[in-house]
Amino acid sequence: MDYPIKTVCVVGLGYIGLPTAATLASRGIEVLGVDINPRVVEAVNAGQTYFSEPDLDMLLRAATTLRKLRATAQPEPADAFVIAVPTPFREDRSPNLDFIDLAADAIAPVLVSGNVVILESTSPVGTTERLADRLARLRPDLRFPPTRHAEPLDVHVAHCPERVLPGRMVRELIENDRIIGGLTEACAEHAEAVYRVFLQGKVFRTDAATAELVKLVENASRDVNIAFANELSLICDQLGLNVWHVIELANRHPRVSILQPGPGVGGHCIAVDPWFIVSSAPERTRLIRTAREVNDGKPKFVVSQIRERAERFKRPVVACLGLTYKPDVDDTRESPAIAIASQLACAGQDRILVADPNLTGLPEELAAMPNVSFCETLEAVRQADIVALLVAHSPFRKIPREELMRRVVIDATGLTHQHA
Ligand code: SAJ
Repeated sequence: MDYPIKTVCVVGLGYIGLPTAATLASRGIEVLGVDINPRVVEAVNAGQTYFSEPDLDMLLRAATTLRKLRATAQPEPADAFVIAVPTPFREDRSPNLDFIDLAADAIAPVLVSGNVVILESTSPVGTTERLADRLARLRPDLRFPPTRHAEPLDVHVAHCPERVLPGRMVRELIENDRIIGGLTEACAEHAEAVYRVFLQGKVFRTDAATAELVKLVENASRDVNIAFANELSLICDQLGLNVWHVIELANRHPRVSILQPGPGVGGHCIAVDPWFIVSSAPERTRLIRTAREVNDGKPKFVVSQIRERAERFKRPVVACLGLTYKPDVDDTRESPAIAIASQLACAGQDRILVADPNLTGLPEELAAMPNVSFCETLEAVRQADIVALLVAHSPFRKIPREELMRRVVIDATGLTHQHA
């Protein structure tokens, strides 16, 4: 089936929208990127990324130099619309779909017959249908799915959840298989034409609700598996065993593949998305909810380990190494390391030295705390009584072993085990 796509409007130039927009533009598509943040619009138009992601700066510069990507605050007519806005949760952990509603309201006036609208944002089951309903109410002159009596549609609507891994986005965007869930079969076909522009991976077409749940299940599956590893770390701590060694040996079994424990689960995906499943089926999600609780409880456990060791010192100096949500990125969203550093600082009596080679200073949450300062890695280690390894950033592997051996080390990452 051939549905030529010449222009695409990408709504939301965040961690997913920006790489998607730049990739489409690099393939010769006229792309209009839309964002409500004027600083993002300005940066993109200047060909500059505002977060670090390998190869994204190169891709973006190429797209803007070729004049194929332009950013603005308001959508304009296009063949296809890709919505890639955040879907956070509310205080009660129910999904907040306000940004999707705002995106729908913004694109509705410029839709024309023949368009396809694709929702990429991770969403609870039913959101794509809700999006189509909202668009249909705003544009009664156009036919949206589902239509009665299988009438032909003016605007096709589908869900194609993003699946790229931060740190490998540019490559995974092209290589990963994609699941495309249409509100009708024709919707999925029309959406596929957009991804065919750049995709090397396979496309699997399904209905929208299935695609929505598949995405949530992918992240919940990882969360549950990390929770198993984190629970093992608690068990091993009680039994005086090395969890990294236990997992390494268990993984020598041909059908066992345990993930790695850490200081907790951060980022804006895995720590959030499982709650969307819980909120859809609260009575039937004991395992998913418990996994979330196990992972959310890990920072507190690391804090208690540090505080227990700190009792030996009169005025202990604690070096917290790493603040981002995972190794070798500069993203601090939902970072368990920040939660640990700030809980330590709030407890009062310690001096906290923070080092992170991927950041230039303290994040807001820590900057106001009088007993927290930011310094270079080796300096932090040398001044510390206790070294807490919170993120396994590659440069930390170069910390001389003898510097660590002179101090009490709490390793939440397994880095010193791999180092040994
Ligand atoms: N983590 C562990 N132990 C592990 C692996 C990860 O503690 O063995 C921690 C990390 O340190 C981090 C958190 O889990 O704090 C999440 O990191 P991640 O690398 O597992 O995943 P994200 O959040 O960066 O990206 C995930 C990916 N989903 C899956 O792998 C199923 C990515 O493909 C998705 O596109 C992304 O979520 C998303 O946006 O949904």
